[in-house]
Amino acid sequence: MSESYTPTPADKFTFGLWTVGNIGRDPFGEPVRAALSPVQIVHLLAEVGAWGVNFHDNDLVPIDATPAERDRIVRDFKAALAETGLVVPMATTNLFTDPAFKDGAFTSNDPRVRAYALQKTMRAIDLGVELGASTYVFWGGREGTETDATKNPVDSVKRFREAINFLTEYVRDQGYNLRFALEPKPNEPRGDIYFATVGAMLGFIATLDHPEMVGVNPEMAHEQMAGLNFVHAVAQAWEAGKLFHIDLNDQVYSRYDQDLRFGSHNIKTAFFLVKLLEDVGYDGSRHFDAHAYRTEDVEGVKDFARGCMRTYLILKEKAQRFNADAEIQGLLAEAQAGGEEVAAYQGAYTAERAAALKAATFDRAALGRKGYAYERLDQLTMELLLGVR
Ligand code: GLT
Ligand code: MN
Ligand code: MN
Repeated sequence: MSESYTPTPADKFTFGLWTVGNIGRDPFGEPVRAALSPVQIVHLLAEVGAWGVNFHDNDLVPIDATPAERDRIVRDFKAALAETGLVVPMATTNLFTDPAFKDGAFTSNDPRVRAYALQKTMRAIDLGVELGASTYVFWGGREGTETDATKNPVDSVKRFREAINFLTEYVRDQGYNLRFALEPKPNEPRGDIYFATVGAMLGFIATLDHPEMVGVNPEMAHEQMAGLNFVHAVAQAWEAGKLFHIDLNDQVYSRYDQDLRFGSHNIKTAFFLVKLLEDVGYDGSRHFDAHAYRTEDVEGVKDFARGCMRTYLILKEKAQRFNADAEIQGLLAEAQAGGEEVAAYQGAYTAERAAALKAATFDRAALGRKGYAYERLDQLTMELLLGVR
């Protein structure tokens, strides 16, 4: 049985250079692990069984690299990809580390910073496409404020829109096969970040010049930092045709940004998420945007990466069992049963249907007496997850 928990390319598991490459620096402590080169990371990911590797421009090419250095780094990276068979499905821009971005990138008050952010992103898009990326993520970690005395949030929305519109035109102009995935986060590193949730991003996307090119990259930890139900957010994005990418990890509600190993904390949420992705047939990357505990050495980093993938596959198998479990499916069917007498009223609006429905009578008291048996259903789900079913 454990063989079935071994990752294969068909699982589309990916990690960022910045995830397994995380050196364990935090606001209170220095790095605890030596930096691995991009080539070393590609080999590490191949060793643990990942399918792909994603990167920010500066994870691969340092911000101050010369053109010659850039060419050498890209050549070495391509060679490592060819040697291992790893692919690059997604790329992104670092618009948050450099001090120039301390007041934001696309939403900075300084027009020169906004222009520089656009230039940096166009160059990073070129780099990502050169390496095979078909999805381009925008995480606006610095696109926010500590105090709203500093800028009008309406202007920030307009600035962000102007940037995304400019960049979708750039992609079309170049003839690139590239879609954008916007990643929300409520706070950290800014006090508040604009477009804090998946729902906010979905609303924003509808206002763009090329909404068909733009979707979302929901991150489990980010919705949970906002106290929200991640599964519902992903479901809405999927239903809207906007689930272009996904960042899997874990997070304790209301804490700082933890980026924990997938499924290491909210196991039930992780289960329903995997079940949703598998049930609807999501066929994009399963990207783990997380990092190992600060206590770990490089072997611990591999344990972390293997753990993310293994937990996903275990939960996938649990989802199949849930779907095949006669008692569970019976309870679900029962909860939805009955109501033959109202079938005629259901469906799209017609004037006749509305009139008939207005005149119908309902036994409201009987509806209120019905037990839905959700306690049993949830207990069966928990027993399945706990391994006794
Ligand atoms: C950073 C952030 C993530 C984003 C990455 C992409 S960078 O690690 O915490 O949520 O997905 O920019
Ligand atoms: Mn995160
Ligand atoms: Mn993320």
